[in-house]
Amino acid sequence: MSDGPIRRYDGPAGGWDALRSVARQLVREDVGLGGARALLHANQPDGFDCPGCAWPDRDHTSTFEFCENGAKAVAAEATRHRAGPELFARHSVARLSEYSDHWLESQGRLTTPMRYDAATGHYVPATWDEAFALIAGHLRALPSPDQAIFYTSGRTSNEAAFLYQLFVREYGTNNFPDCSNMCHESSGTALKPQVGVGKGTVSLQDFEQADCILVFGQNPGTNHPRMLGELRDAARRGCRIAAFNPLRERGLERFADPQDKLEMLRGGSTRIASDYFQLKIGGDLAAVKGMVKHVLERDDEALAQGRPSLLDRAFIAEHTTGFEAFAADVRAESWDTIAAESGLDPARLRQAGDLYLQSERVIACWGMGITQHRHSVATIRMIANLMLLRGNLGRPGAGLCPVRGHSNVQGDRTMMIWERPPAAFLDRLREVFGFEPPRAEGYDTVAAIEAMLDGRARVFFAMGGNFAAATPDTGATARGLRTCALTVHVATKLNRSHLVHGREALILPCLGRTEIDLQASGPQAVTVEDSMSMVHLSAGIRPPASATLLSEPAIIARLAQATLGEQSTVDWSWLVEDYDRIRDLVARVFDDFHDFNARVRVPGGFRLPNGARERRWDTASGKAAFIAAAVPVDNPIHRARAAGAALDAPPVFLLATMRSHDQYNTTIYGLDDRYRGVFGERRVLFTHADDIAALGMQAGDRVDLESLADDGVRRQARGFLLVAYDIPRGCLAAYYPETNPLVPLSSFAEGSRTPTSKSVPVVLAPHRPDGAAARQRDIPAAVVG
Ligand SMILES: Nc1nc2c(c(=O)[nH]1)N[C@H]1C(S)=C(S)[C@@H](COP(=O)(O)OP(=O)(O)OC[C@H]3O[C@@H](n4cnc5c(=O)[nH]c(N)nc54)[C@H](O)[C@@H]3O)O[C@H]1N2
Ligand SMILES: Nc1nc2c(c(=O)[nH]1)N[C@H]1C(S)=C(S)[C@@H](COP(=O)(O)OP(=O)(O)OC[C@H]3O[C@@H](n4cnc5c(=O)[nH]c(N)nc54)[C@H](O)[C@@H]3O)O[C@H]1N2
Ligand SMILES: [Mo]
Repeated sequence: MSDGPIRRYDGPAGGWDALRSVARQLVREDVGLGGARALLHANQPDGFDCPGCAWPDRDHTSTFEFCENGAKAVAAEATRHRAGPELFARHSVARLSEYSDHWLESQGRLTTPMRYDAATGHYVPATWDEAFALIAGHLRALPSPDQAIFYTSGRTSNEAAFLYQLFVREYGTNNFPDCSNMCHESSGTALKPQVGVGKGTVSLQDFEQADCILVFGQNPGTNHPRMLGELRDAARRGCRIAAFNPLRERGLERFADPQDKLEMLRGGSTRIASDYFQLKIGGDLAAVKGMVKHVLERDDEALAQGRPSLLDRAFIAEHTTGFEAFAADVRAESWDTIAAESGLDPARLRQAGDLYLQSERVIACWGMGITQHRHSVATIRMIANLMLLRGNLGRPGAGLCPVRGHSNVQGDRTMMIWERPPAAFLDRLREVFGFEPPRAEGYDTVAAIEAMLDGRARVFFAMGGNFAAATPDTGATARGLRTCALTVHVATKLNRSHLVHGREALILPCLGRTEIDLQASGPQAVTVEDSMSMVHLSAGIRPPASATLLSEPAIIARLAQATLGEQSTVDWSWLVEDYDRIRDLVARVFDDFHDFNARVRVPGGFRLPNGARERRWDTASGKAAFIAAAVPVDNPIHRARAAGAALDAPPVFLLATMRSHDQYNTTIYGLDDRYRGVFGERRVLFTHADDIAALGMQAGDRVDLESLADDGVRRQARGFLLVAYDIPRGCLAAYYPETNPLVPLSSFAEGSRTPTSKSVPVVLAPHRPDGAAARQRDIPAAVVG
C-alpha cells in the first residue's frame, strides 16, 4: 500500500528519519532558539537529567548524545505554547473533554493554578494560597487520613519525593499508588526475595563485556533509544543479542546511530539482534523454562559422558538455595506444554538454550512485555533462575537488567514512595522526625481505584502523571475520580485527568526538569536515580514557562504547612530555601545516602550499593533462591478460549497494549509509528494476515473490540483499523491509552498487582459506527473514539 495510514518502513531505527522527525517536532512545539539550545544540556554534567527515560548516561559524558525521543521529551517541556487562563475561559470542561489527548497536551504549558468552578463548569484562576487552603480544608475534614490518596508519576525528583512521602506520612497515611504499580512492580516483587535487591544489577560497563544479551519484551528503538547505542557497540564486537518478542520490532533488528557520522553519510546501519524468537504473547515463562530444561538436559549428557558440568556448580553450592527442587520441577514440565504455551517449537528453544550455554557473560534485559501479565512475577523469577544456573549474576559482563521507564521512577521508590513501607524505615522516620508514622499498608493503584469507587477515598492528589488515562479500566477509573470530593493535579501540561474531576478540583502548574528552580538561597539542583542505581544532579537551565510556577518541593512544603500547621515537626519553609537541607535529611533517613551532598557533587554522581552485584544476598536465607513455577495453563485467556470453544463462539485473541513511536506514555507527540509503518493514525490493530482472512475481513477494515474478563463486565473499545502484521496467530497488539478501557481492573499480576495490560482476552466484530456508545457514557469521549 502506498497511500493511507499504512506504509512499509524499510529504513533502520535511528538514522536520518530520526533527525527529521525531531526537527519537525521542534517546529510544531515552537521551542525557539532557547529550547533548541536546551537540548545540548540534556544529560550533561552541568545540565538537567533528560526527562525522557531512565536509561543511564555514559560516564563523564562531555559530548551531546542525540536521542530522538529524549529530544521530543525536552521539546514538549520547552514549548512556547501556553495553556493559560484564556484557554479555560474559552472552553468549559465539557468542551475540553471533547478534544483528543493529543490536542490537550499540545495547548502547551500550564501557567496559573486553576480551580474548578461548578457554577460555570469552567476552570478559573486561583491564587496559590487559595489552592493550598482548599486542599488543607478537605484533608483536615476527613474522618481518617486513609480517605486521601496520593499518586506519584515517575518524573518527580528524589528531593520532591522525599518531602512528599514525609508530608503524607506525617499527615497519616501510606496511600501511595504510583506509576510503578503499573510498570516494574513485578520486577521488584520477583527479585527482592530471590536475589535480595528489587532492581537491576548491571552497569553500562557490563554491557561492554557481555558476550550475550537477552532482550525480553522491550522495544528499545522507541522507548530507550540510547540503549540502542550500547546494543550496537555490543553487536559490532560480536556479542550475540537475542530478542524475545511477538512483534518484529525494527529497533531490535537494525540501527543507524545518528552519533556515527560515517554510518549516517554512507546510509549504513548495524544489525542488532542476531537471533529473534517470535514467541506468543504471555509465552515467556514457558520459553525461558524451555531454555532451562534444555540447559539441564545438556548438563545431564555432559555429566553422563564424564565431561565437566555445564552449570556453575561452585556458584550454585555457595550462593544459592533450592536448586534440586527447582531442577526436578523443570524436568517434570512437558515439552508439549512448553511448546504450546510459548508458541515456539522445542528445536527453537533448544537453540536459545544453546546460545545461553555458549556464552560466558550474559545480561538479561526486560520491559513491559514481561511485567504486565498475570504470571509476570513467576516469569521474571524464571529469567533469574536461568541466570543463576551459570552464575550470570554478580560478575563483570553479566546480570539482570529490568529497563525502567520514567526518568526517576526508581529513585521515587528508593525515597519510599511505596504503599508497603518496611517497618525499619518507619522506625527511622519516627527517630529522625519525632512523629508516629502510619503502620497500615496503603492503597496501590488498583486498590486506590477500588477505594474511590466504593466511597472509602474522598480526596485524590496526583504529583504528576495522567491517572485517568494511564490506569486500567478507563470507565471505572473515571467513575472513581468523579465520586471524589476533591481531585488535585500537579502538572506541567493539560491532560485527560484534569477533566475527569471530583466535585471540587485544582490544577497546580509546576516547574519542569529543564527549568531554573530559584529558591531563597539561589538556583537549586535536584537529584535522580537511573535504571542502574546511579544518583546524580540535575539542574534546569531555562527560564520558567511562567513566573507563577512553583517547584514540586515548594508545592509540597506549602501544602504541608497549610495542612499540618504548627503541629508539624518539620520546618518546611526552611527546608525548601536550600535543597541541600533536604538532602541532609535524606542522608539521615537512608544509610546508603551518607554524605549525600558531597558525593552527588562529584561529576557523574555515585552508585547506590547493590548487594546482588557483589554476591551479597539480602534474602531470608542469605543466599539467592531458585524458585520453581509451573507454566500457567489456566489464565483468563485459557478460560475465555475454553468457554468460547464450548459455545462455538468467535475466536478469542490475546491483546498486548503498548507504545507507538510518537508518544511518551499518555502524552501523544504525533500520530506516526514510523518503524511499524503506521502514519497519521493511532486506532490500529496489529493482526496476523491469516487471522484477518479467517475472520472474513480485510486489512483496512475497522473493528470493535470487546474484552472478556472473569468478572463478566462488558468492556469495549471501538473503531480500530486492521493492519496485517508480522505477529503470531491469535495475538493482537494496539496502542495504549486508547485500549485501556479494555483492561479489567480485576485482572492483575499475582504478587505485584500490576494490571495485565499486555494480556487482554478480546473478541472482534465489524465496527458499528452508531454502536452502543451510550453504554460507555463513563468513558471520556476522546478515549471512546
Ligand atoms: N519514547 C518513549 N520512551 C519511553 C516511554 C514512552 O512511552 N515513549 N515510556 C517509558 C516507560 S514509563 C516505560 S515503562 C518504558 C516502556 O518501554 P517498553 O518496555 O519497551 O514498553 P512497551 O512499548 O509497552 O512494550 C514493549 C514491547 O513488549 C512487547 N510485548 C508485548 N507482549 C509481550 C509478551 O508477552 N512477551 C514479550 N516477550 N514481549 C511482549 C511488544 O511487542 C513491545 O515490543 O519506556 C519508557 N520510555
Ligand atoms: N494499557 C496500558 N496501560 C499502561 C501501560 C501500558 O503499557 N499499557 N504502561 C503503564 C506504565 S509502564 C506507566 S509508567 C504508566 C504511566 O502513567 P503516568 O506516569 O501517570 O502517565 P504519564 O503519561 O507519564 O504522565 C504524563 C503527564 O505528566 C505530567 N508531567 C510531565 N512532566 C512533569 C513534571 O516534571 N512534573 C509534574 N508534576 N508533572 C509532569 C504532564 O502533565 C503529563 O500530562 O502507565 C501505565 N499504563
Ligand atoms: Mo513505565
